[in-house]
Amino acid sequence: MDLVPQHHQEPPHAQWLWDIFCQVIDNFGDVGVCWRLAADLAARGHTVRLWLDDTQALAWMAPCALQGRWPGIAVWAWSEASNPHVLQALAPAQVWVESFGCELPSAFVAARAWGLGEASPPVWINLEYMSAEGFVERCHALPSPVMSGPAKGWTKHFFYPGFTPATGGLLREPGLLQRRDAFGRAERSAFLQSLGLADCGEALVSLFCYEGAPVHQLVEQLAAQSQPVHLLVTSGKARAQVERALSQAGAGLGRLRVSFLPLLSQTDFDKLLWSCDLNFVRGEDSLVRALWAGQPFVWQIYPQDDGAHRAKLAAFLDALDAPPPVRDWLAQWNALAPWSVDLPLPLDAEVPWRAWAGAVQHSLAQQTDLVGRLLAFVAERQSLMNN
Ligand code: TRH
Repeated sequence: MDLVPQHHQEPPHAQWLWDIFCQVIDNFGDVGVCWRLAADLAARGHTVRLWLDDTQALAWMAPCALQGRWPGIAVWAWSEASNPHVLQALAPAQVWVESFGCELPSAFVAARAWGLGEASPPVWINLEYMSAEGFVERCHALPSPVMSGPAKGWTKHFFYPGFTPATGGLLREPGLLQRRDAFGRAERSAFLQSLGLADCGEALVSLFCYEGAPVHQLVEQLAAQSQPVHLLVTSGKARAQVERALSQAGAGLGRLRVSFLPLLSQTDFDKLLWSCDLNFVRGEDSLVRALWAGQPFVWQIYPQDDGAHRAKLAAFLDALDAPPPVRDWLAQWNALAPWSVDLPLPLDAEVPWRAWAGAVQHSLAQQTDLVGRLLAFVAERQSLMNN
């Protein structure tokens, strides 16, 4: 892996007001990523207005956020960004983030453009999906001029999360790895207890996946282990599939214990990943959190109709120099290869998979995190606009 360490010390930045726009396409990742970004900025002293067209997931992901009890963050309904009374009263933000190609409401853009006078427009960031593919380095930070409408003449910039110093990096809030390191055996037991689960010392496996994952085969493999395993199943699609697999598990479950989890806050979701010896994750944000957990993980990539996820998965495995067992397992878990490979058990032993996960985590942590890069980028844009 070619990862150039970067300076950890961030230059002192002004504290800005940010508008982050997020439209929920499906699943939890859009809100999940935008919330992490908002919370990270707020923790560094910035103020954020988070505009959401669907707040359902936030209610469990970040309890208190919708009630306005999260310091530094106000959550706004998307429709309010077109309300003239609201727009009149809004303080102008220094930075706009439109996430995952969502279009900012035209009334919101117009209100700012008409009220601009001699002032500079906001730094306008187009936050894209994370990928390890080569185009990410080529497209990261490219300008995208606004060609029409009230903001004609302004410029947006692409911001691509990624795995190398030439990309936007990965979200990693300050202190995350220290908190994870301080999460030991006692904290794991207490965390399980808070979920109503006893810690009986089994190997722990978490499962967060899409419909269509070979869950039936996984349950069979876990049940066939001589080592006791406790499978912690997240709420939603994973649960439905495990329930189906259990109803068909003719040969019994052996030493496998299965527990179904409620929807967890993001903070508890992280603790779940830190607690487990193997994590099954999906999409974007949970993958990044599994990387920071430093434990072996299996990634189910967001499947795309045109098959584009195949190249995306291959690029990820190449970028992180994944060893053959990881490649084989991810291929079969993503239905890109027939089911043929066993899990690298026992899970708590020093299997190569564990060493790889630890090494990846360590080398990615040498890079500046996404918010550090974003702050530097915004500061640079501001100084170019003002000079
Ligand atoms: O839900 P996802 O599949 O989201 C996906 C991806 O982001 C994908 O790239 C995107 O195109 C699609 O959405 C629209 O997986 P992801 O990205 O891991 O997001 C899940 C979020 O939910 C993450 O922030 C963790 C959070 N979560 C909890 O906080 N508690 C829970 O109990 C669970 C199961 C998840």
